[in-house]
Amino acid sequence: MQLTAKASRTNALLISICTPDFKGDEATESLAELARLVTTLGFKVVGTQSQKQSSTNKVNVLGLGKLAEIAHLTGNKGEIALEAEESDDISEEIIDETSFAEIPSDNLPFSCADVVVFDCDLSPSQLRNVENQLGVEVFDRTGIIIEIFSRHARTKTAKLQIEIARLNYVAPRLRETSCGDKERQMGKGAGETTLELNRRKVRDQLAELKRELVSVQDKMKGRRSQRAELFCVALVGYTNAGKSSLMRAITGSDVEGENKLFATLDTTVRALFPITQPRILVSDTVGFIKKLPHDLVASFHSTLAEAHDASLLLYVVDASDPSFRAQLDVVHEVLKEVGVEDSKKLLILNKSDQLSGEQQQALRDEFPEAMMTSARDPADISKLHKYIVAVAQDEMIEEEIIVPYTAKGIIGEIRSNMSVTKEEYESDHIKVTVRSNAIDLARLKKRMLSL
Ligand SMILES: Nc1nc2c(ncn2[C@@H]2O[C@H](COP(=O)(O)OP(=O)(O)OP(=O)(O)O)[C@@H](O)[C@H]2O)c(=O)[nH]1
Ligand SMILES: [Mg+2]
Repeated sequence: MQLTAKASRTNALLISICTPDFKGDEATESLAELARLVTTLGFKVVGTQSQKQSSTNKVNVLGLGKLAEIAHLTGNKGEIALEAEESDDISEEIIDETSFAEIPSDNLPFSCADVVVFDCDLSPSQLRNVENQLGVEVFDRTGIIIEIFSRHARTKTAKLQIEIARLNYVAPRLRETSCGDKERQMGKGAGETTLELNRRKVRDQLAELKRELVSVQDKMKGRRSQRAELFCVALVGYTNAGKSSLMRAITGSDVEGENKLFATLDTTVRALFPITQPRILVSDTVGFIKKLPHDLVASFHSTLAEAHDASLLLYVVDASDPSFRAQLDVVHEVLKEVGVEDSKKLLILNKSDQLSGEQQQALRDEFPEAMMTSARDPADISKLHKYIVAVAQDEMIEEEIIVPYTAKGIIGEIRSNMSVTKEEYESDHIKVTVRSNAIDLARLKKRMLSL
């Protein structure tokens, strides 16, 4: 099941179900975020509606009156099976069926919607029911996020991980199609229906993808262990916070920062620039979002392994977004879920250029330990660079190494791999004071002994 709606001419109607556990500002912000997600897919949001319910478990999710109203907005393409109403409804009583609020969505005129997107997760049967009633494609939040991830994946690992998550999402949603003669052919075992055949295909595909992923991950593990002794910094945070922009600025690289959600799905590793001795590595990671589908979280374990190995975690937030505190909670939750222990960490209040002087001061008072940055301000970038170097230096050990003049080549090696703080020239040797990590120092000393 791939998204079949044509993004260029897709009008989306967004629906929020407010429940006792999910209402007020939280629901409003979540709906605004869904609008950004849907826009990232290239859809045009033509309207948003919300309805109070006691839960999201109702067979048709919405009350039938409202469903009929929405069917009208989808061009009356579907038929509302009124007699089917609530017969197998597992929800509790509707709190307020008539309380529909239209949340302004850029004041766009309400026109016919080609797709309907719910800001909650729908079970496969709910999705099918609502789609049958409305006659247009219906998505839930997870479906939209998975679609964005599928479109943005670039590397082999990300593609494999997302395809696995997508197939896990799709499998229970596969439906029986009317099977014409052609579909009865090839590969179908005796007595196997088209649905069973399709499910079997998905299972086989999943097994194959998982095998491929294991082999790619083994290679990645090898690469990570080669870098094990280097000081690593990982940028983590909510989607669109500015991680890639900061990464690009502090590594002088061309990692793209884009104003779309989930622009980065692969971990990119670069050296801090200007280059330090020893080198410091910086990794940019996948952004998080509220209600990130569990399968996707699981599939990003390996991508987030970089954050796992990092000695310093930079938690980047978009400080100009009023909901950044809740976003930060999500980041903490997901990192905990994937087992990233808190190494040393720094909160970065990014996009400070979007804040007034008073707002900046209020945030400084609220988060005295944090660093305020604008990825667009070179002075802030240099401040961040200095901070990272200082933390890396703190982790290093200082030692004096005696290098005889007869082993001059070693001096060059030391200078290019370690931070040299002092060089004293004696009659038959050079006394070099270096700062480096324990592994490199042990290796150097072993080498000196064999000279
Ligand atoms: N005004 C302003 N915009 C910024 C700043 N940092 C990043 N941006 C913009 O915010 C948008 C998102 O930036 P990214 O760097 O792609 O964000 P990200 O955290 O990598 O996002 P994902 O890859 O989706 O997780 C882009 O349009 C950037 O140009 C900043 O300090 N100030
Ligand atoms: Mg990014």
